[in-house]
Amino acid sequence: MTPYVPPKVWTWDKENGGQFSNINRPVAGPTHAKVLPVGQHPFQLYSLATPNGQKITIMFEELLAAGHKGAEYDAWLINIGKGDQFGSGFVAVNPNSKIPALMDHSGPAPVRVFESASILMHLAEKFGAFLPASGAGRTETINWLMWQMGSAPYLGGGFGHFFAYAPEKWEYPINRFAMEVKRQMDVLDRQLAEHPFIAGDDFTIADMAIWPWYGGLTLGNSYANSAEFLDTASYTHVHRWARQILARPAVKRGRMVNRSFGPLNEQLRERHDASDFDLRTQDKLEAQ
Ligand SMILES: N[C@@H](CCC(=O)N[C@@H](CS)C(=O)NCC(=O)O)C(=O)O
Repeated sequence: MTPYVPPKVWTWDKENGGQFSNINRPVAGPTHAKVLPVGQHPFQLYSLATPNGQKITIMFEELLAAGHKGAEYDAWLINIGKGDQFGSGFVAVNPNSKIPALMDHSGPAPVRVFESASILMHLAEKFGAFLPASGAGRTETINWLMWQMGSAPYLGGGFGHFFAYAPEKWEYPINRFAMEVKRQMDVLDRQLAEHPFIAGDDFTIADMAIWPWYGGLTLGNSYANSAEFLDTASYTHVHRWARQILARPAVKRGRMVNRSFGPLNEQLRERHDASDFDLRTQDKLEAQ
């Protein structure tokens, strides 16, 4: 193979062959005009059930399960493979063109919220739930929330990209990112050896942020046979925690919202009412 010599100035090669080359661009901003739909609930979520999307639907379902009736939400499907994140309405909610994006209509004026950790903190503070109000517990929860935001791009954009999506398997990046992801799993394993949940004794927004990524990895839901490749079973405390969280009914529901892939009975592409989980999963809609 001829070694790559970077040119003096980088130019955009649209046909780079990667799995997401059709949506990756070196510029921001909208590509087309599109107004976003708005439903009747105080919260309007525009998302998809990727790990970043699941964080927020799990939070909404957990809030509702805990009795916070004001947390009712409409969840609209954003198909990132088709470029919905570049519509003008979506870009007005999130100038970074990535799911999840939220409009909060519960106050006197609508508020836009983007970046999943910002959304989790916004909701936790609004409802006084899943984040201690002050003190060391609050700081520890935010420590781990920020750890997730800084770490997961190495798992998804680094390891996952080169292990599962790049046009060829290259040893150098796979080695580099496998090493980093294993180190991250060990960080979590050591923490979870001493605490039932990530930030201590209680289930918090830190668990909601970390579980879809690292719980998904150890439960074998991510990047083909990566659980075997990374020997995730050896991180026994992470595995225990991942299974415990998966057993929560609100987590099971949250995973289904805005899901447009996998088994049809686990796909609730749009969620507008609690009854949708019983009546409007994709298997039932397609049988009508
Ligand atoms: N840091 C962001 C990351 C969001 C993100 O990467 N979203 C991905 C899906 S998981 C996306 O929308 N990708 C579409 C694109 O890159 O065009 C967050 O935590 O909200």
